[in-house]
Amino acid sequence: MLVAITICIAMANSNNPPADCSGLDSPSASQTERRSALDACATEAKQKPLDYFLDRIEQLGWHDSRTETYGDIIATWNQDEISQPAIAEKLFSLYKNERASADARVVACRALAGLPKVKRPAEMLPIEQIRVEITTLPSLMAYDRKEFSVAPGCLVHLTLHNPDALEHNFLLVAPNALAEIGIAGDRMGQTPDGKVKEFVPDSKKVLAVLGLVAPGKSKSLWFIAPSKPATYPYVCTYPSHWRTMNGKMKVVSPITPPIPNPESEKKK
Ligand SMILES: [Cu+2]
Repeated sequence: MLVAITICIAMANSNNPPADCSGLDSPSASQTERRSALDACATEAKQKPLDYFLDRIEQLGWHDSRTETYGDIIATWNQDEISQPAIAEKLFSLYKNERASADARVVACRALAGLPKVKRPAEMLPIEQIRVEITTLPSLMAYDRKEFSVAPGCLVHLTLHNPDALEHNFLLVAPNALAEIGIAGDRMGQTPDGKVKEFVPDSKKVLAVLGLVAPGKSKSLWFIAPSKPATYPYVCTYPSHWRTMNGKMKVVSPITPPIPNPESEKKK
């Protein structure tokens, strides 16, 4: 009896080979290949493609290499589907959840920020999307931009151009953590796997990472600005670069006109 059941299960499985989901996460796959892998896996999981994809997005880890491609897929998704109340709400709660991984929040935010304002949930309206470009200064061990400002919680698309002859990276770090993270990067230069890890210290004070950019190349990174107004240093942690190769990202609340207090107005 047991043998018969086993044979039946084996036959059923051979009739329905598992969908190949590897195309979705393969760095070399095209957008079309990713989308067809996603559709096949969603069918197998008996879910709608967008529901299946949202589950995958929620599972993105810290500094996950899939963040950029998942973000590109969701940013070009059918806007009518994304703006459905249940989907938009799910994405919005993921974006607001500061305990979720930064990568999952970025992808959720890209989905909603890509919608025209008329299709965005009311709570999403204040979210800004800004682009920042930073270029390394050849032979000077410095970024050309020493400072920029963003609104709390806004979506930042940062591009680092590297015309220098050396490799450089870009890490956004917690307030006052510049020296700590810079020194940790220096120490990684003395370990065999420092280069493999792109000199990114394993620390909660590292908030966003753009790995090493080769000479003559550019790389981009999406991240969500912290919600707490403060000055957040950014730095290149290639050993010995941090002392001069750094800058400040200021998170500043939008300036709103003071609301008159009716009581004090009466006293005048
Ligand atoms: Cu550098």
